[in-house]
Amino acid sequence: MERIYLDNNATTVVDPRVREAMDPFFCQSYGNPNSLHDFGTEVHEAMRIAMDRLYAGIGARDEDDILINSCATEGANHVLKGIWFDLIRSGKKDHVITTQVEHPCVKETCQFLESLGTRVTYLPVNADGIVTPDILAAALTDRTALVSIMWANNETGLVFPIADLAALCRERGVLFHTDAVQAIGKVPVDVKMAGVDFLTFSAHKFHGPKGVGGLFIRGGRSLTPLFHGGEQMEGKRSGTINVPYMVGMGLAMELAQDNLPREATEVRRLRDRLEDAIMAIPDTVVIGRRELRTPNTILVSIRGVEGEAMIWDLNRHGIAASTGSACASESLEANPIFVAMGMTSELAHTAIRLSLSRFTTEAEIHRACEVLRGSVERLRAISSSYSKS
Ligand code: 7TS
Repeated sequence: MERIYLDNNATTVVDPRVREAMDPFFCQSYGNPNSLHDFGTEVHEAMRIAMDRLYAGIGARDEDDILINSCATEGANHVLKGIWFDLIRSGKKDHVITTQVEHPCVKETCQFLESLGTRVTYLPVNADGIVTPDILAAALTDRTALVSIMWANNETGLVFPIADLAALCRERGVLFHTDAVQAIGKVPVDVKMAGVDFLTFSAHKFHGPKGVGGLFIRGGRSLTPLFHGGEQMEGKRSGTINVPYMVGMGLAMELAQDNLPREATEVRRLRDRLEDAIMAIPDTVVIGRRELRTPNTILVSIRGVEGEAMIWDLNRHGIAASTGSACASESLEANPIFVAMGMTSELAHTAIRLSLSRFTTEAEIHRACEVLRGSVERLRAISSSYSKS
């Protein structure tokens, strides 16, 4: 059976060109970049190219930092805990603002900071599912050290007005972090235009390898390291740099940028086709206005069909989707995003997330539409909570 992968917000396939670019750095040029011999120095050029690609990809300037790390979870921990060390521990500030719809890597870290005595405000989203400058303005105080708001939401795909939110923070002298994991490669991301102080990303969300990511730090900002050690990355993030993965991430970033026009046209067209087919099924609700979402994401509630059952049935037919964040799907509690958007428990428990990528084909979407219709029919036929009347 042909398998169709529609869970690209959880992770993506590594682009074959990325894998090929990484290959020489496992068994041939495997030196430690800090070594003085040729094995070490011969990797420097590839690392420089990777860095240039990352800087170009997010519009960073020479004076900015991009720390290569293990993932966006590490980056978010670094920013939030670093700010605690730099501004909160000393008593200068005592407040952090985030949203109710962040990924756990931000939310759980904020909860950890609360356990250390930090005040944290979890902003609600509006009826459109986004945080607006008005909502943020009402929460900012002179004691606020940091605001952390995601660029795009992993469940809904909704894109937040990051430039406006960051501008407000700059006016008020408050630092701004954005989790751009779901934005890179889907919508243009430019740190200069957005005016953010910190930005985090993970390579595996844009067809790079898992276990490598980046933390952008605006030039001139210092941030207490999360890892102390051997002075790699000028001591800002110690630990031997994962050269093959860094090389892969650099190329993945460049390919993601090259692909942006296609994302906005072709990926969006396929997504819309799938979405139209789903909406043609009675009693389905797609969450979030299309024009406010990343081009690849659909979050849909299918009345009378438990999300978990739907995923199981789709999987049996070779289609990979998600009930919301794979990180949260072990717990049966309604995903907080639904609660934050004021959705009923029924909507929340009947939601599935379908996310495409540049590798998704027309034929796959054609088949996915058919399989989805069949799954809904089968599951509704045995559903105790669904009657057509
Ligand atoms: N931030 C966002 C917005 C994410 O979507 C994810 C992963 C992360 C951070 C964490 O990335 P990592 O590379 O550090 O693990 N999100 C999801 C998801 O939506 N389903 O599975 C993983």
